[in-house]
Amino acid sequence: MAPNWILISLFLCSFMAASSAGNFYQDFDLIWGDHRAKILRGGSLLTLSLDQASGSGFQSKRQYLFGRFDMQLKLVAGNSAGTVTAYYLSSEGPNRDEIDFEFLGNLSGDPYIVHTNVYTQGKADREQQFYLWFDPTKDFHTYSFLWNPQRIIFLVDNIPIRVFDNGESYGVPFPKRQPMKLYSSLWNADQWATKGGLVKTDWSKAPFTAFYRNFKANACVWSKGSSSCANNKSNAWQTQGLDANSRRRLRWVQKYFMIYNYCSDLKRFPGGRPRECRRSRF
Ligand SMILES: *[C@@H]1O[C@H](CO)[C@@H](O)[C@H](O)[C@H]1NC(C)=O
Ligand SMILES: CC(=O)N[C@H]1CO[C@H](CO)[C@@H](O)[C@@H]1O
Repeated sequence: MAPNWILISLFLCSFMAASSAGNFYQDFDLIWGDHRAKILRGGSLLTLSLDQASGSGFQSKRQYLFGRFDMQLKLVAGNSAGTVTAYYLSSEGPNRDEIDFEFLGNLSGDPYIVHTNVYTQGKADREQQFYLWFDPTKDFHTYSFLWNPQRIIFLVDNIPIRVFDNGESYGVPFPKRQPMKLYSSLWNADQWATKGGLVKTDWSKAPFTAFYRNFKANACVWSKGSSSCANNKSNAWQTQGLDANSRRRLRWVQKYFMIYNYCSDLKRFPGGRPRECRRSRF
């Protein structure tokens, strides 16, 4: 490539990133780990790292009550066993609501586990775990939460992997009153994360680093006790469910990539499965 071509493409790339995505300086605060959390490239890239002394983390400046949140992540590469990258929405205080992605690292070449959970009013125990259909350390991939009054959908590259329906009509609480912030942290969890804690973090490989870019929130922002959706560019997410094509893709993920579903773990619920498991088809 001629040098001026390189300059032009560099210019176009940075221009598109800035115009199509939020800016990490505007949207997030670095809250843990000092220099281990960094915002780079004018606000278009964020990195978290973990060493033997500490992990690191960030949180959104804003609180949200419903929305669609997309972030591209590139997870810790190489031997990431023992590390956990958590990416989640959470309210504050007791009886919190929380919607979680947690990425459990592994030895080089062995698969990450994507662990998901939903807390409603402080109660969780709703784990589902998946392998991915790609190597999440090679490139950036988009991980999304869609949260509206009817349901929560977890998506990976726009493919739904999990749906949690609003089950209030059959007595299951649903997160809809407590605003949430978006958080991410990279930490050491080698007492349980990899092969149930058998594989420990190899500190000779530290620091471990995860990368974030292209954050988009199409969401209702909570401020001073009320919610404003004025900046939602498209409000399709507010009523979005699964069309036939998404249902097909969800079934594909659940058939080939799901490795744990609390709803199928009968010995854990001797008194009968949780209500939402008896209702939901997924
Ligand atoms: C790590 O790799 C092993 C072997 O393939 C697999 O059983 C396990 O589910 C993988 N993930 C984690 C986080 O332990
Ligand atoms: C500009 C825009 O689309 N605003 C909508 C965002 O969402 C709220 C709440 O559902 C709607 O009332 C607005 O019309």
